[in-house]
Amino acid sequence: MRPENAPVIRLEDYRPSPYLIDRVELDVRLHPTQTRVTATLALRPNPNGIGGDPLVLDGDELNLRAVSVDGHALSDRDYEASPQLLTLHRPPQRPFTLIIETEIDPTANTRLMGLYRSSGNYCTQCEADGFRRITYFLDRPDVLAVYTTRIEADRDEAPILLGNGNPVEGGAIEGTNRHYAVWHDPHPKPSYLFALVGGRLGKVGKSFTTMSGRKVDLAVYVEPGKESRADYALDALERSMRWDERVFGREYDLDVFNIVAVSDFNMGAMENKGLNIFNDKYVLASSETATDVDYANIEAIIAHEYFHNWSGNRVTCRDWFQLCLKEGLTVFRDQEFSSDERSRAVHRISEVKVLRSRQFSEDAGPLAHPVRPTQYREINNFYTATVYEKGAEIIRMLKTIIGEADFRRGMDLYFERYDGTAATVENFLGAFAEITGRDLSHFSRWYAQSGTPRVTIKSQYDAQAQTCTLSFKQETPQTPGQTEKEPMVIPVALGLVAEDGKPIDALCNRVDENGVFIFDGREDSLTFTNVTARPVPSLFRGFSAPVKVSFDLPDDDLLSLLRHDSDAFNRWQAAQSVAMRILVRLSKGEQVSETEFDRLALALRDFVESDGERDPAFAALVLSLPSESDIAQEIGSDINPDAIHAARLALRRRISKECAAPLQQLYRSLATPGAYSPNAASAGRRALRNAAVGVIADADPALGEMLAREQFETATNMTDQLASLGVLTTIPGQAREDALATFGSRYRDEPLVLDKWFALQAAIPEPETLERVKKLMHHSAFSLSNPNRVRALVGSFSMLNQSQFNRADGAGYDLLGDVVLRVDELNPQLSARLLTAFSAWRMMENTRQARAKNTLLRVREKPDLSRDASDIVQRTLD
Ligand code: B3K
Ligand code: ZN
Repeated sequence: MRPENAPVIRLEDYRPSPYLIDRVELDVRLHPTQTRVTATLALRPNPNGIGGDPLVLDGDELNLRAVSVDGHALSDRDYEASPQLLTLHRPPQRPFTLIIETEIDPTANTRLMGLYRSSGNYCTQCEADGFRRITYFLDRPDVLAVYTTRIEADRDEAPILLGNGNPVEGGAIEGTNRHYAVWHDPHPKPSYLFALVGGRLGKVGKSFTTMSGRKVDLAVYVEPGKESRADYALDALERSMRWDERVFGREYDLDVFNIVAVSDFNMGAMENKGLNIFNDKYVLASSETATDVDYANIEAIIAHEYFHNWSGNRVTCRDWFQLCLKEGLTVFRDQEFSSDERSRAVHRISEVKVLRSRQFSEDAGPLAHPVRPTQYREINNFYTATVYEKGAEIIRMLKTIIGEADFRRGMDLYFERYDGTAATVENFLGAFAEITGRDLSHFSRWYAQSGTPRVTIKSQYDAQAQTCTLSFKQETPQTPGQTEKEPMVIPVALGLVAEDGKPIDALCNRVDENGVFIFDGREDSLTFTNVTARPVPSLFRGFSAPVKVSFDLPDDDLLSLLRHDSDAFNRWQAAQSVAMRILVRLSKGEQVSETEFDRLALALRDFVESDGERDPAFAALVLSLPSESDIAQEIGSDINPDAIHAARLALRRRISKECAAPLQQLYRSLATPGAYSPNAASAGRRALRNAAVGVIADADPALGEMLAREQFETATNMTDQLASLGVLTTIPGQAREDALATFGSRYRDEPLVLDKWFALQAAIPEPETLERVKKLMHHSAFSLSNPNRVRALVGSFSMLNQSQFNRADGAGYDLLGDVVLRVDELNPQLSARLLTAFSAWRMMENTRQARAKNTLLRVREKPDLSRDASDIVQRTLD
């Protein structure tokens, strides 16, 4: 079947499974190329079904060895088998036992779905549809079974054997060099949560006592010798478990919780029941090899996967259309955790930066889809920023609208009522409707309608009457072929600030006690009374809704918000808005006056002087300008990435001229002597110091280079070392090449550090980078079969280097196209992910558009292009 003919799966076609599986016993005999899997399935017809249907089990590249029903081998007339399907024409219409034996080759499995090997160790990845690569099954999330797994392997090859649930028994198999372990998971679960691991692994562990006094053994398994790099992950796990008890009342439910780090993994991590499997990038950390950002990511992802134990595992999804039910909710939970552990304001700004750069762009391009999609060809292409990040924003808005107490009551009801079941978005919202007595049907549009709403605001102040009127309009851009977009329920957190910075105690009965106004029509207006001074409205505080805002506040007013607003998010936003105005005009070749430049640069200098020392992490964010892709997004069409790059550089230079002096001072005063600590306060100081070197280098490359070289030589942690190398890469010349060579050989045996080195070089915004990337693809540490390597080098080039990926001669597109075609043979999920870099192609000016289209067509023509890649190419071209 040509992939474009792959069937479209539609939400409206959902039907319960005609058969259910209550218990699964798996016997897995690990072997590098001939692993034997015997599945004993306790099946029965679904009482909600019509009855009499054939039993159709999913498979993928499977090799069937034997099949029997209730102990009787089946004859050819009873079933039909292919690598993709096992069909029993007339299964018993009563409970029965089906035994299936399959043989699989984990070494040949380069897709990293199902059972595969990573650095010689056996591991699995089953979400979304990898279990069917292990055995034939009803591989859908609404079939929940209790699993017992027996794993057998060579003792030498795999001394550690891990499964879901609790360990039951194990030991040597006499007279052989093999051993086995049996694991039992008492909690019914869908097949996508199945996992096993077998290999040589080192371990760190500790005991955890839950709030009701249950003892749990926690362990993190890593490559032997790297145990000390797992301490931070273990600590983050313990903190996550405590936090979920305190904030959501959720307790852990098994005797053990294991995490295993592997080096070949398609995404960040996987929440398999009691046995999380992680990309080692999100487990391993030491001050010498990991940056502050790595530490923060590890903390967030450890928490995310742990939180899935309730939001995803105990309550799972009825079908894959409901993916946001577990992902959006769990992202919201991990964001709240990180905010509590770190600085809430700083974290919120980081979240919004990610949302805008990834989700807003997705929502504005050819891959746009609702948070709950209504159709798909390849579900693995829907683990998107929209499902995850916009999904989390919906939960955040719900909490803002109904308030903290009702939010918690609703969550409790949801977990209690749907525990052990496969639920839907309707079930979720229903719990909150019941608790609050509210009708949430209008709010539920957030799940159904794609596109980012734009809210346009006008304000009018009447000094005599002491009133201020704010009028709101909302509009969501039309998607071709879809019905007209409806207005959304938008919570607007707002306040009025006087020019001197004092909050104005104005009155408006449509704003609740938390300062939130619910805007749910196409147009609306609010009048505040008792407005005793000229107000500057501060709107969408804390980014209270995932919308774009048009509000023509003069630069002076915005910069007054930067100085005075009580809402840190809006202080940051104010500086970003002024910078964006300038950047857009510069990019379009329009004039920007000296006064305008000076106004922003001086305001930033004042800000650095007043706030730099007090909140360095926040100050580092305020100093970072909107990214090149953010600027492209804002302009929207006829994009010339070179012009955007030049504009951003010009503004950076202007700002750095003003700020370099106070930043030099901060560079010295913020130095933290003593041992490295990954905590948020120390990380914040490093963030501002390192931003300072960059700014200084913009204003005075010679001085910047000197500082960066000195820091590169003397840094005692990876954060400072990498930051200085980053600054050096912005200054062409021998110093840069020497530093890159030193770093490359210093970390020759540290793949995760070399990834940073690949990524930095791929992001250098110079025409020579193309050749550099091609050359690095031949580096001995590079491999097309390792997703981390490919993402570091090729992913960074196409996603982070806007001017070079989008070269006018099309060579950047060609490079990506070539890599995609090669990677697709090995790992379709990875090739599909790489292809999403093309999703902004229609925004480009004509020459680039034509070149990008050529590459996309070339990729589409590949005869056996995977379904994953074909789905993305097709939707990108449509
Ligand atoms: N649930 C996994 C993602 C699985 C992706 C499958 N293509 C990780 C997470 O979101 O927690
Ligand atoms: Zn998740």
